[in-house]
Order: sequence, then C-alpha cells, then structure tokens
Amino acid sequence: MLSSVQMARFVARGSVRLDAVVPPEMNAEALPVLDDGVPPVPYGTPVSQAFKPGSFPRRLLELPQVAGALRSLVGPEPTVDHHAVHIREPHGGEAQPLHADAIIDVRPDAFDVQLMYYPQQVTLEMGGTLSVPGSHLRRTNESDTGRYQNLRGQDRLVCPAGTVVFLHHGLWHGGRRNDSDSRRYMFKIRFNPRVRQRLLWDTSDLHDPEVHAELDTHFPWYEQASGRLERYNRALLWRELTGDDTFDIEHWVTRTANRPQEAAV
Ligand SMILES: O=C(O)CCC(=O)C(=O)O
Repeated sequence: MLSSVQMARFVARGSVRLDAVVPPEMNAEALPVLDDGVPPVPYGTPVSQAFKPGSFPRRLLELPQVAGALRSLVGPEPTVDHHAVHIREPHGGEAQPLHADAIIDVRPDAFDVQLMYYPQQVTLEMGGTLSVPGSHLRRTNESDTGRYQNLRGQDRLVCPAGTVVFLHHGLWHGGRRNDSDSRRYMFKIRFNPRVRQRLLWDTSDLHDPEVHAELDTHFPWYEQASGRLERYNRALLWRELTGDDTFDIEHWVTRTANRPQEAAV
C-alpha cells in the first residue's frame, strides 16, 4: 500500500513512480505480448473480468507493489476504462503535444488513474513520456495545452526496466520523439474507481508533518497567483480523500468555506 506521504505526493505531483517493480523475466515476456497487442476491453469492465487469470496484464496487476498502489489510489476492483499499447519506433514519429486524456474532467472529489508500464530501460533518447508535475488539477481541456513546448520543471521519463507510473487522469503528458535505435514500449491502462476514494491507503503516518509539506509543494512552472490555486485545489482534494474538513494549506479553504448559517440577532 502507499503511505500517506506518498499519497500526498501524488495529490501534489499528479503521479507516483515505482521503479523496477516488474521482474526481468516478466519484462522479457512483455515485448512479444505487447507486439501482438492486448485484446480490447469494453469500457467499464471490472478489472477481475477484464484480463484472464494468468494473462500478462493480470499478472502485472497482481504484483504486490502494483496492486498495493492501485488499491491505495482507486480502491478494490476498479473498472477498466480503456487500455493501449504505445510503441514509438526507432528514429520515428514526433513528440506528442502535451495533453490530458479524455475531455475536460474537473472532478474535485474523485479521480481516475492511468497505469503506465515500461518493460525496457528508457533512456533520454528513447522518447519516454514527458509529464508536467502539478498540472493535473488545472482546468484545461484535453490537448488545449499542446501549444506549450517546454515548461520549467517538466519531467522527461528516464527509468529502469520494469517501471510502473500511476498518473492522475488530469496530468499533462505526452510521448516524446524516439531518437534511439530501439523501439520504445509502454502499456497503459486507465482505471475508474467504484468506491469512494477515502483513506484507502496505509494511513499509519497520516499526521506526519511531511504530508503537509508534500501538499504545499511549489513547482517551478507555476505563476505566482495561479500556483496558489493549485495548492488550494490540493487541499480540497485532501479533505475529500481523508474526510478531514479542517485540513488546509495556509487559510485558503477555511476562508472560502466560511458560510455562517446563524442569523444575526
Ligand atoms: O507514448 C507515450 O509515452 C505517451 C502516450 C500518451 O500520452 C497516452 O497514452 O495518452
């Protein structure tokens, strides 16, 4: 399971990265499996019905660290929204414009996650997925961010083989051009929660001061004022995730939530 500090980091950054959690023998198996393609799954299929027992995706999702993170983020038995194999050919293709998947989705109290699995080591030249930390709670529509070429603090994924990253559905991201001699593989699955996303992780460190520090993280591309809004929105989401309606960063949510009901005498 994720800890509260890891969950807070996810709420702040919009992603959680698990390096080399898939064993080498499964990574070797993945390449031909992904080359053959993974059979489609209808939208909304519960994960236990989406992939047959023993199939590669099923075993990937059963790995303890992957299963623990998924359960911490969206709870038990989420549904599969869609999945896709993304192959970037050697010296081929162009960088994808920055986007968030699907249409504008500003749910303040729930989120989907996208698992991204990289069976090979991804070097800088191979076109690892670029993402913009802390962009997931900003209200933009799908690829309207495509005009941005480079943002300060952006993260071009470079990782060891067997890495799995979970992205909040709103995170701005895009595959990069592959300038290497090898094909780059990535397998993505989007999950929708079926339970309320509240205290689903290992909460034993809920009151660790690092939780607050993570939620208050400032990213270098933020504007002075709108950057505050990102932290405000994180405080709202953290209230939903914990049920603690006193949680705040600075005094922002407390102030805007103030709606006295008592009549003046
Ligand atoms: O190929 C990649 O690295 C990213 C693909 C992507 O952006 C997506 O699946 O939405």
